[in-house]
Amino acid sequence: MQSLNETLSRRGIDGDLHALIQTLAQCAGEISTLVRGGALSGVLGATESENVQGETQKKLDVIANDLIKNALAAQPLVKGLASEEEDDVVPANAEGRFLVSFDPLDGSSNIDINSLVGTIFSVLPAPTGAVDESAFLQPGANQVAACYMLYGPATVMALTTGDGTLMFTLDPNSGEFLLVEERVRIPEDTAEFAINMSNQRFWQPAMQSYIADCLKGKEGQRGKNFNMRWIAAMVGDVHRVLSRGGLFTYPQDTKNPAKPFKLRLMYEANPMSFLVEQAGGVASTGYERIMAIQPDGIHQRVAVILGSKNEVNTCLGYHG
Ligand code: AFP
Repeated sequence: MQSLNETLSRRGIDGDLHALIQTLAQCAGEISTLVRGGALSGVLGATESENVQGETQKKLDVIANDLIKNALAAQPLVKGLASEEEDDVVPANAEGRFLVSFDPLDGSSNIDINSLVGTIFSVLPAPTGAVDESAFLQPGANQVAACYMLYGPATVMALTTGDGTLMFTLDPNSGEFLLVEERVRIPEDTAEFAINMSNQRFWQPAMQSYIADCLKGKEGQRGKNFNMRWIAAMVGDVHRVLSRGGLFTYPQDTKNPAKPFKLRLMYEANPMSFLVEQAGGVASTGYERIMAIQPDGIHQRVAVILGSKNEVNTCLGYHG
């Protein structure tokens, strides 16, 4: 099986982007080791601090964030970084070519129950001039690369640089990510959806109707039975969609009027949308293509409906 390095070379990936992707993979390898150690790594439990999202930070949120921040600051190709765990953008190297947004530990509420967690990266071209928030506020269509790493029974990485979505598995012996799928294709149809059902009463009518029709199954207008999954870690749910199809959504809700959306555009929705679209899927807010959104802040939140093309389009039909 070909290594990440051999695969990127064979595919003629730009040398600087190749080097940056290797830096991201190296970070993930280190985080994978910490996650695998669980309580023995001393990384479980919460800290006393809150992040800009108002969420209590888990120890591993902070450890993973600092690990990645230090690695990117030391990578001359990185001009600046933005993280779920950082209030503001962090300037890095003035001559850098890339901006990196990341969620260092997606699904961190799972870490203490030994369930799935991951890391998500989005890479944008760095514009000339100083690195401030405005430099990052580019539509997702500008991304030059996106990847996630899922720390599960195996540690896997999904990667796109705009020419398909590739899948790698970390070889625990060599520490190398090895290529297992050159061109992931999401099945166009599915009978599986992923949503946090506990918010049902807070959804918009369109989503309430769509899910209600799925739940009516064979006897309803959909004419087939559906299954449901919910991992509470976007990386885990999206990996299932890339692996066997499905529809994943975190829709708009009225649960907290001050926060109608849950998922962050820059370092969750955009990179996942890039990976899904490159695998033949669709990624929408319900009303527009996620990767077309002009961001207005690095921690902006959006609604997400993504996955199997025909099923997402059926769901979008309910949204008019
Ligand atoms: P945490 O990183 O705070 O656990 O949030 C994970 C997440 O942003 C996304 O990965 C999940 O799909 C979603 O939140 C889960 O939200 P619920 O906890 O409301 O199910």
